[in-house]
Amino acid sequence: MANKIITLQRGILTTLLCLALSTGMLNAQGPDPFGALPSERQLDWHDLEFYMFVHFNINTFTDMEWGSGGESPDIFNPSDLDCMQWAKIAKEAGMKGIIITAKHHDGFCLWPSKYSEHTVENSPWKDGKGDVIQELREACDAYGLKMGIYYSPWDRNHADYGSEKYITYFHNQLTELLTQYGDIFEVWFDGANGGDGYYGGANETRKVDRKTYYNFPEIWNLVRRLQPNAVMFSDGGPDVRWIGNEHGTAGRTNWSTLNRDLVWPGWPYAEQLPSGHKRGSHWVAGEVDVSIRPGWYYHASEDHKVHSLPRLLDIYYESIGRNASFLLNIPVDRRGKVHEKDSIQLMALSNQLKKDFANNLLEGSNATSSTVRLNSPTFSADKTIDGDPLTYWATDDFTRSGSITYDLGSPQYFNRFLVQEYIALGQRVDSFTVDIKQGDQWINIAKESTIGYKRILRFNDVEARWIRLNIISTLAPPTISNVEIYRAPKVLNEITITRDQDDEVNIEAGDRDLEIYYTTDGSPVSTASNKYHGPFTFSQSGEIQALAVDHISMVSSPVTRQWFSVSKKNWAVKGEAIKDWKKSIDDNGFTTISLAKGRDLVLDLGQLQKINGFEYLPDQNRYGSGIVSKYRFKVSRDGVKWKTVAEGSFDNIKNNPIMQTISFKAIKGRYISFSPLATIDESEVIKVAEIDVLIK
Ligand code: FUL
Repeated sequence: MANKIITLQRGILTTLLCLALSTGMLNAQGPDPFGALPSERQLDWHDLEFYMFVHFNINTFTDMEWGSGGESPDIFNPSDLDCMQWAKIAKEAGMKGIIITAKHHDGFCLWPSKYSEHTVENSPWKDGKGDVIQELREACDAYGLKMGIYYSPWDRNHADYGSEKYITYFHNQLTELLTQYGDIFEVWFDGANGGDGYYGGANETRKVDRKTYYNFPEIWNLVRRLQPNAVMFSDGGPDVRWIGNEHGTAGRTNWSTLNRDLVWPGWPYAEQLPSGHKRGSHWVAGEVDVSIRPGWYYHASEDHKVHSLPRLLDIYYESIGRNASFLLNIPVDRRGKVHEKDSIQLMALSNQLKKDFANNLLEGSNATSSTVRLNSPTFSADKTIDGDPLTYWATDDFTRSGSITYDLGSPQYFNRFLVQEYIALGQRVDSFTVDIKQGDQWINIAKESTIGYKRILRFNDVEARWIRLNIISTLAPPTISNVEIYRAPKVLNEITITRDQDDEVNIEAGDRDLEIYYTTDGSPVSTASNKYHGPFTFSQSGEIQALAVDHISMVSSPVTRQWFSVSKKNWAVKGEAIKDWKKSIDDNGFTTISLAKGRDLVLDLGQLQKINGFEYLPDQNRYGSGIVSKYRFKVSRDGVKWKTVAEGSFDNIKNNPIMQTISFKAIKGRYISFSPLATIDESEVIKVAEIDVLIK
């Protein structure tokens, strides 16, 4: 309701703005709009901030990430599909909508499409009378959530894929989805396009020109006509852009503008997407899509890999906190329900966020500024703390910088700074600092670039009475609509204890700014134990215990106990040396080794082991390269006679370069050989961040 009123008010404001523009009144009023501007539907979308992605269909039943398209609809049979449960969880978590994979790359349709046989209608679920999209619609309505549709342009099932006929099918299916299920808030077009597939039994590779084949301009017209309020997502929008990675990070610099006409779904320059284009031609703000676990689909083998609370908080602060929206995938399992592990973590995130933003210390403070547009109270500094998103502080037309100072009345601790621009007039701020006054000095606590719809900064506790937002440079006179500050409580429930190949132990608490204590002899840990100052060596097997303490409140975390078995210390590279080979077993995804094409990584584990799987982690650096797509894995007892135990491809590793785990029947061996057979980009150099074995 509140949103509706804001939309309405915004509508009236825009009309007034246009009126003012056309009558030449504007200069006596607010600043001129600058650059590419958001549309009404985009402004409404910005306000949603946080919503759920659900990956659920054929892959859920094959334990795959990408189906080949040759799967039988017979295997789609959730035992207890419960969209109400999904919606209840989303609502309780503070999410505003749900986007569902209506059709993924394998082509299976979650609704009974009259244009396809490869749908729920031919599955045993509800004797072919079910419709997941309809059930989700009812659940979204029951919980006051918006519904969105993910639709994969690539279709590995369809016999006509690659020809004009398939485009007609695509349009027909979209028309069904956009006319039969009420209001859709977002239509999500995936840029992934593989090549090989089932294609009606042809089982071949089909390449299309991603830029032209799908005729996107026509699709955009279709969506606009059928769902005028829906935003469309793809690498290049047209309304909302992919953030360029699937690990949950928007650029620290993040422009909501993009030179849209250069970009299409599957665009090869994804490294430009986290930051957008400064002075870009169109408003195409970023959306961070990321899964709560390593994969997009539910795999029981990942039940223990649901992201920790600190990781989820990092994603929140690096998406919503960096001027992007947050589309968090919660995979639905074979029952047709959100798994308990995922809902527990999601609730932990939402509870922590409620605590982080519980008490805005700027409420009731006194705001003054270095300059005010036309000296008018309409644009004064207190407009940034009046709780009204439609009012803002502004400077004169020729003033490109300026500062706002807040007086809290007395010194207070805080560690979060939230700031919003009045984006209806465009995104303007190019650099700013946050400062606090200590004695007579202003001390700089943060220096950042863009703001946009919303920017949230995290830092260690600081204590101050006077806080200053200092706008250093802008593309046009600044307009700031909102500033808030908070003292978020420390996250005290997650500590991780890891050991690297050199037996160095690293302990990390769930929050910065905490003190850590530990023991290594199995004895109970307390604040009287060793204080952790940095990594230490621990070569034997045994248990390490640790806890973290907030040194201001003296509240401590629960104790974490970590057992370490045999170390990797005796592992060695076999054969000709590989530069820095230890980086491939140092438990650090950001340090890598390079292998020339055709070269294997052969390791000696130092003793016979019962090996029943291996793990490969590609380069975790933001613009990681040399990512292996096809592999062979061999095991040997003596380093002479080898047995191939696994050979295949890593599905979706391009978009989701996470740890790849391949299991096989246990085999005894002392030597392992990892052969990269192909990379995602045909690069000559192959990168390995980590290689590990699963020991039975
Ligand atoms: C990617 C797809 O290939 C993944 O399977 C997943 O759907 C993700 C959201 O987009 O491009």
